[in-house]
Parts: sequence; structure tokens; C-alpha cells
Amino acid sequence: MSQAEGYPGIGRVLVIIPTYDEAENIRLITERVRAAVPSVDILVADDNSPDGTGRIADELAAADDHIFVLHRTGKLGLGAAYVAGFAWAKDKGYDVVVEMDADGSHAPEELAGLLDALRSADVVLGTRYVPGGSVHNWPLHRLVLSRGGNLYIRMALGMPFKDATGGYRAYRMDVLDKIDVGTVASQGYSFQVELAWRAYRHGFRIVEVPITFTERERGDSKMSSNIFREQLLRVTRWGVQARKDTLMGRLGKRPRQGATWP
Ligand SMILES: Nc1nc2c(ncn2[C@@H]2O[C@H](COP(=O)(O)OP(=O)(O)O)[C@@H](O)[C@H]2O)c(=O)[nH]1
Ligand SMILES: [Mg+2]
Repeated sequence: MSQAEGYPGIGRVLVIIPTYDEAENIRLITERVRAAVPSVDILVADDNSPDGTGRIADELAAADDHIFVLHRTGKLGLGAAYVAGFAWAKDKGYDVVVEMDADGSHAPEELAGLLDALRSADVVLGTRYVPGGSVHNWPLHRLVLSRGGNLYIRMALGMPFKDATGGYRAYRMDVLDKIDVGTVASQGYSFQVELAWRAYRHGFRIVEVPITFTERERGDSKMSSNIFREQLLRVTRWGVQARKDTLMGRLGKRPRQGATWP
């Protein structure tokens, strides 16, 4: 298969890996991705990490023409790094983008499974909480927060997904265009929820495939109580808005401009 054809039946794929202080992880994750699916390209979206992750990524990019680096000015958040990465992917004409953490939590060896599922879907969510999926080495409180958060999301938004907060996903590029991804303001887990929510409301075909999530062995998590609070507030707001929209529809009134969007 030539490089130009990309992944069979899918096209050119860009795996975006956002990084903040992942110097201990960036080499291994890029190596694993390249070994697992040699036809994909990688974009490291680094927020000017103080530990020199960006410099290491530059070295990796210099040695491999499948690896690229997007240097950002500072820690502007995971969501903003992805939005910038998506714009980069669109500019370069990729057909599919994949989100993947740098810390090894998302196994590159499972990437082919996500891409295969995308052949008959528009969005593939890597999911910890379906049969075959799993979480390893997470403290109980993280699991409870994650499961509880997902339960709340299902109740508030009426989305059927078991894992709307996960960050191992594949999107067809036209989905990101249609959901106007450049206007997404969420940053933490709610970034993932907002993308799923917008795609869901647009009626795209979204499938969940099981993944094995393994907590990082090196470096620190950037998860914080603020990130969790942001998710709770935003999801509640979207849920209330969706109910208002439905009610307006029943009353035969047009929703206010843009009301169907988070
Ligand atoms: N560019 C960028 N990446 C980030 C930021 N915050 C987290 N990340 C990356 O997002 C991924 C997931 O973050 P992590 O701290 O492991 O979150 P956790 O798995 O929920 O504990 C990792 O690759 C991080 O380096 C940020 O502000 N900017
Ligand atoms: Mg992590």
C-alpha cells in the first residue's frame, strides 16, 4: 500500500497527541503508534511544556516524516490544543483524525480496531465501559468519578453512550466541519462530551468500541477538580437547553438562534 492511500478504506489518518509535560512518555507513544499502524501520521500538539516535550517531539519529527509537531505558546488547555490540531489536519487534507493521550493510557495496538469500526461509522468512541473494555490501575475514586460522570451525562443529555468522556476516538473530518468544532469552548473532559453531544445531535453514526485503558506509569495527571466541575456545569446547562428546545418544538415555537448547540 502506498503512503498516499493511507489506511485501507479510510484514507489519510492523523493521530493527534496533545502534550503537557510528557517528556518521559512522548518517545514511547510515538514509537508504539508507528509500529502498530505504520500508515498513519502523528501530530504532537504541545503547549510549550516546561519539561522539554516539544524539543523531543521536534527530534522525533526530524527523524520520521510521519511525525509532526504543533508548538503552542503555553498551557491553553487540552480542548484548545485539539481544536488547533483539527484545524491543522483540515489544512493538510486528512480524511480522519484520532485523539490519543500521550501517557500510554490509550493503547496504540488498539488503534486499528477503532479505524476498522470507522468504515461503517462517522465517529468511533473508544469505550472503557462496554463488554471487552476495561480500566487498569485507576484508584477507586477516579473510577467512581468517571462512571458517575457518565451516568449523569446519560441522564442529563439522553445520549446512549457508555463512555462520553473518554479521549480515544476517531472522527471523519466532515463531522468536525459540520459540528463547527472551531467554536467548541470546553476544555477538560467536557471537551470530549461536547464533541460527542454535537455529533449526536447532528445525527452522525456514532459507535462505541471496547478499549483497555491503563493509567499512566510516568509523569503526572493534569486532571483536577476544576475539570470535573466544568463538566458538571456544562452538561447540566446543555441538558436544560435541550429540554427547553424540545418544549419549544412541541409548542410550535422556533428555538432561538443557535439554541440547539451547547
Ligand atoms: N497540549 C495540552 N495537552 C494537555 C493539557 N492537559 C492535558 N494534556 C494532555 O492530555 C492527555 C491526557 O491528560 P492526563 O493528564 O493524562 O489526563 P487523565 O488521563 O484524565 O489523568 C495527556 O497527553 C496530557 O499531556 C493541556 O493543557 N495542553
Ligand atoms: Mg492520563
